[in-house]
Amino acid sequence: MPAIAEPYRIKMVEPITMTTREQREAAIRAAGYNTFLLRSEDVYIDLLTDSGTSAMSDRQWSAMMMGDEAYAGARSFDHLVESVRESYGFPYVCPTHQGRGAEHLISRILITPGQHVPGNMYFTTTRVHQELAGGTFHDVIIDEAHDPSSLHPFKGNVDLDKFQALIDEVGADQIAYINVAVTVNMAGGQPVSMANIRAVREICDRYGIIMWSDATRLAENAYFIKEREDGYADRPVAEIAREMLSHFDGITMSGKKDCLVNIGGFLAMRDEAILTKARELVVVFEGMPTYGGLAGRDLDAMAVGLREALDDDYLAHRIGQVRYLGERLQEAGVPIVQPVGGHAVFIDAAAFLDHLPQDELPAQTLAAEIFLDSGVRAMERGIVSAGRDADGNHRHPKLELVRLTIPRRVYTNSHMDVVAESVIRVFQRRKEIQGLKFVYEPPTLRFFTSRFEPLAADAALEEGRPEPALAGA
Ligand code: P71
Repeated sequence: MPAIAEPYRIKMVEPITMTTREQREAAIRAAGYNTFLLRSEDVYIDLLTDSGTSAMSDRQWSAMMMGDEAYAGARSFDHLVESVRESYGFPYVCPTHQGRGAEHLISRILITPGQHVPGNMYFTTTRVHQELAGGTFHDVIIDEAHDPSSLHPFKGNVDLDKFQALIDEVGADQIAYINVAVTVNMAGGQPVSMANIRAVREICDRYGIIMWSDATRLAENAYFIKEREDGYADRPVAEIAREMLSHFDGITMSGKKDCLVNIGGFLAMRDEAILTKARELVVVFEGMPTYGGLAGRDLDAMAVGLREALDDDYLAHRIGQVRYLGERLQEAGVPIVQPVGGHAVFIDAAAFLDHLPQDELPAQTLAAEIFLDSGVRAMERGIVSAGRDADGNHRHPKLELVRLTIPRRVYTNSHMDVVAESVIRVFQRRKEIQGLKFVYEPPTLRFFTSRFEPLAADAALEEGRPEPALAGA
C-alpha cells in the first residue's frame, strides 16, 4: 500500500497540553471516572468523539464570514438548500441546532404513540426521541453486527428476515417508519451495502412503509461501498452517496460529523407534507424554519463542508487514518471490532478485561485507565451507554466497547502512534485492572453525567487496608 498523506496542509495550529500521571489521577477522580466529565484542558489527545470536533477548511471559514444573520429569509439558508439538493438530492431542508433536534422533530412527526420503529442497531439519542414520542425501537441489524470478530464487509446491513418478521408480527400500519443508519455508529462505524439499501426499499414499497435514514456518516458509508461492493470501484464517492440517498424518503443529519462543522444539523426530505409539519414544529423547539437554532454562518459552513466530505482523496486519508490506528492495535493483539469502521477504532473491552463481569463496567473502566496512562480520552460504549429498560434493570448489550474516535482533519498519524502505544501499555497490565461501580446515575442518557468509584476502594475497606492511591476522595 502506498503511503497516503493528509490531502491538505496546516494553516493554523492549536497547542495541546501534556500532563503528568499525578495530574491525570486528580483529573479522573474529579471527573468521577467518567471521561465525559473531564475538562478538555486536562486531555492530551481527545478521541472522545468525532462529533463537532472537525477542523474546518479555509473555504468554510471564509463562507462563515459571509453568513447572513437576518432573522428571516437569510441567503445562508438558500446556500444550505442548494448544497443539499446538489449533493444529497433532497428538495426540502429544515435546519436544526444539531442531529438530535432533527431526531426530535421526525419522531414527533412520524410516530403515533404505540407504533414500532425498526432500525439497524440503536443510537442513544435516536432511541430516546423515538421512545419519548411513544414508539418502540426494534433492532433489525444482522447478527454479525453484534459479533466483534465477524469480518462481514457490511456489518451495518438490515436483516431482511428480522424486518419482515416485525411486519408480520405487528402489521405494516403499526410501523411508523424504518430508520437505516449509514454508517452504524454503535456497531463500530460499520457500513450498509447498496444492495441492502435496495432490498429494504423493496420491502418498504411492498408495504407502504416510510424509509428514513440517519445519514450522519453517509460519506464514510459511500466510501466503503466504493471499496467493497462490486461495480463501484471506479465511481466518485459523491455519485455513490447520491445513489444511496436516492432510495430514502428523507434523512436526519447531524452536521457535526460528515458536514465537517462544529455545530448544526437538519432534516431533508422529498415529501412536502413532512416539510410542512417539520416547519410547524421547528419554530416551537428550534427557531425559524430558515435557521433552526443556528446562526447564518453555521448554515454556510455546513453548506461548504458537506461537499468537502464527499471528496475521494479526503475520504481515502480519513478512513486510512482510522484503519492505521486499528492495525497498530491489532498487531499487538489488542481485541478490536473488525473490520475497522469509518470514524473510530472500537476496543472490545469485554475481551480486553475478560476478568471483569459486565456489571463491573469493563468499558467505563478501560476508558478511565487509558486516560490515566497517557491523557488520551476515549468513550464508553457498553452497559453504561445502554441504560436501563422499562423495568429499571440494566440493559446488557452484546457489545461492551471503548471507542477511540478520530476527529476529522485534526490529528496526524504521529498522534495515532501515541494512542496505540498507550493502549498497548494498558493491555500489557490488563490483569491488574479492577472495575468500577456507579455512585451517581441520572434517569436518562446516563453515560453523560454518571459518576463512578473504583471497586478496589470497597475491597480495601472491607479488608481494612488503606485505599489504593486512585480510589480516595
Ligand atoms: C457521537 C455522537 C455525539 C454523541 C451523542 C450521544 C452520546 C454521546 C455522543 C451523535 C449522533 C450519531 C448518530 C448516528 C445521531 C446523533 C446525534 N453522535 N445519530 O457519536 O452518532 O447527533 O450529536 O448532533 O445531536 O459522539 P447530535
